Amino acid sequence: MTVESTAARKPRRSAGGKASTTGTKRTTRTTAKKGSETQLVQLLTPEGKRVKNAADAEYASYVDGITADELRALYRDMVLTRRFDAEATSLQRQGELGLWASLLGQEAAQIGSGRATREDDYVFPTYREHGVAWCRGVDPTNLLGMFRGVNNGGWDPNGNNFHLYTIVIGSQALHATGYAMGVAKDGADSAVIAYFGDGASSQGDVSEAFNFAAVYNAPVVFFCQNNQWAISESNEKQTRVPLYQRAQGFGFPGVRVDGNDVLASLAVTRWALDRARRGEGPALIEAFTYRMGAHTTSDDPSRYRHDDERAAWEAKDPILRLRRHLEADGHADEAFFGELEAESEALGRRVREVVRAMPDPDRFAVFENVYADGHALVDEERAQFAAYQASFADSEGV
Ligand SMILES: Cc1ncc(C[n+]2csc(CCOP(=O)(O)OP(=O)(O)O)c2C)c(N)n1
Ligand SMILES: [Mg+2]
Repeated sequence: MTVESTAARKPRRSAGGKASTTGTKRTTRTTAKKGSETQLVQLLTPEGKRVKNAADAEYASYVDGITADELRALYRDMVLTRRFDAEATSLQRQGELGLWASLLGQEAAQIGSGRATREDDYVFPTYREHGVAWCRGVDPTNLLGMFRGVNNGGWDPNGNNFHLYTIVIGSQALHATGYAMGVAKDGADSAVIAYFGDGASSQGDVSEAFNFAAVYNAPVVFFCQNNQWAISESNEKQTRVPLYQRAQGFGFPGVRVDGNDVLASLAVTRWALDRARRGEGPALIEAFTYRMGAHTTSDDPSRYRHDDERAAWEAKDPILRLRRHLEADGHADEAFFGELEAESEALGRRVREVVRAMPDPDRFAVFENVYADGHALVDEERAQFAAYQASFADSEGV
């Protein structure tokens, strides 16, 4: 099932093939399929069966030639990402991290979309995109410094074209749009992808980004992981229409994809990035998924949602469904799964060791880089803090 008719989704090359900065080259039909039925692009059922739906042929064509090696690689990405995430949750429980935002359940949406990006594309994440970071080649241990409170980010955004985690909800949609407008002005054929959540869709920043992206025909893909919850606010409280349908009002296509289906997430994101590269402007992807864990380690979801909801989504587990597919088609054997288990263990060990060895930051570093040339107020605060620290000198035995 699809959002638009097949005809509407046929890629159309704009003259010159480059993104326009004038907004005059918008050629793609933006209306969703007639009727109010909600559409979902799915290429793998929860049982791991390949879906061949004629209406989704356009998207499916982006993964048509996928090899057994590539499927195993997607599986490995998801398993290692989940393992890393579980390790980080444990480390928080052991007091090694101050906070952790788990991606449990969202592996397919992140790995599928992350693997669709090209090296020269630029990614603007929220704070939960550990799987996308993995795809971009960011060392997972670098994601943990901020959550341990020893740095303000932990990686060079330009090293992997993966921006720093952004906690101000929805703001990165604007950063991504501005960046994409710059890409278009440079005449480059790279694309930009902005990640955000269902809750973020209620932020003005996201609507503003949609509008700017549409008017300037910016090569940006808006990837909304609808994990059904914005902390304790359910999805129904965020919107009266399915989120992907919002795109229509701004003048670009929107697609709802099964976010627990790595193949569909890969295909739809490739489609959206491809059309952005061709100068056809933005697209919104709503990856329909579920946050299996708490919002963060500071949250207790049992206070606002029922266990049976989680159980229903467990049956749609993204990793299990690809495993079933691999096994049914004879694409992976016990040796593969065994080696991956050993690799997961090794990753877990490395993560623990690196985190525990992270040096504490210099206590006064917080006062650095506030102003380029310093500021009297910051100087005063630094002096106060120094006096406060000095008051502990005796009790610390130094
Ligand atoms: C501008 C702003 N308002 C409020 C918050 C507090 N806050 C942190 S996470 C969150 C919910 C975000 O939900 P969603 O966009 O669905 O993303 P998810 O956490 O589910 O991945 C809120 C309101 C914030 N960080 N920034
Ligand atoms: Mg959410």
